Amino acid sequence: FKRSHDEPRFFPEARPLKKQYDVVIIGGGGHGMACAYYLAKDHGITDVAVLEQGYIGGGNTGRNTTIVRSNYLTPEGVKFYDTSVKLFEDLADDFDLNIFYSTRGHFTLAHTDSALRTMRWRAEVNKHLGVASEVVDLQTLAEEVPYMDLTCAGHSPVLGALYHAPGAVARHDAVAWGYARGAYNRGVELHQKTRVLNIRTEKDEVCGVETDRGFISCRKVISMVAGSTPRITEMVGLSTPIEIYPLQACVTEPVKPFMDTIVVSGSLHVYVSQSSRGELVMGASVDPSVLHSTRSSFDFTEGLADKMLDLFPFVSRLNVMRQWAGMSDITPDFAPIMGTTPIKGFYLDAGWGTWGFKATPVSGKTMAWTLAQERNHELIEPFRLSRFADFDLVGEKGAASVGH
Ligand code: PYC
Repeated sequence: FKRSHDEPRFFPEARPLKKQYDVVIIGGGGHGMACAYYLAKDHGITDVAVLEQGYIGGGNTGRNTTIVRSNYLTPEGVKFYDTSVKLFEDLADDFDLNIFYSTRGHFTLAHTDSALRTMRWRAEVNKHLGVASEVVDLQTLAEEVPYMDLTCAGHSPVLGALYHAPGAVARHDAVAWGYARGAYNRGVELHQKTRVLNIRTEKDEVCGVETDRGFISCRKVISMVAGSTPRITEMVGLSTPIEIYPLQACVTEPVKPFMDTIVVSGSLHVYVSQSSRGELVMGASVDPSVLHSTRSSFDFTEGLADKMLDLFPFVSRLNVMRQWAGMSDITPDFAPIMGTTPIKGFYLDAGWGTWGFKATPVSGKTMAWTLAQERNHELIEPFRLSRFADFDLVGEKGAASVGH
């Protein structure tokens, strides 16, 4: 096949798979691409193959609701995600690509006194670390989100909210594509439709990866596969406390811009923002049972519509255009699992639950550093796998956008 025009392709054609690389990255989503990019850009490591079983950004990267924020509950979480927000803010310039990064402000609604208490707690931790978050009252909410029914149709009235000014949305595909192009232009190889079948180890040390396109010899492998994590960790006999739950989302037909903030209700299990295309992008909590599947259900749309209509009655006239699901790899403390593992040369970037997109730049940057230095970057040391054995958890459940 020959293209009939001469303009450069966004990603030049795939090359044959070599028999050996310094580093193999499993997973061509945002995290994998970001890691490849920073390995090349920050550390000069370019003998890298990114292996993706589907297509670039076709997993959870293309399935999330694109929210970026750093209003976490633990100091470890806040520092980590704040670094990510700062990296996000410069990405379009770094890539020379519009990632539609749009700082909107992010409201997390409180419908109970206990939720309001958690908002105050988060606001204080955030402010202490220089992150803009504050608790706002009903009058401010009425002024800032005038189209929201603060009585919540009388079911669960809003009492106040945590306001996080840096909260943003971005075009998720563009983030993955920008990282991928930047990595590719620096010499990294991207291999789509390449499935990892096994990871070979000798005496608890990585020696290669078996794929459906042949064996690759390598000394360093990093798994950045989100919802497929257990399939990969099993290959090296590594046990993690991760459980997989589907997370569903949907968009309405596009309407004129009216919603210039992000609104989240952890109690109602709903979050919504308006995309640059005018669609309302909405999601709920994870599905109720463990399931390795990306099937989407009517139950989800029905439940979500019920809650959305309490807050925004006028959306009853909008049609849902698309719905889909991703697979969330959830940890017991709602913080990720990152860094070195007991298997020499095997690195893990997992446990992203429902908050992986916002970590894309910082996870790529810190995992690249960790691979290059062969020890955990200080920002990810709290997220090491051994914390579960050491009873040193990073309890982040109170900052997850919706209940689980
Ligand atoms: O953590 O901001 C979040 C989020 C939004 C949707 C799902 N998780």
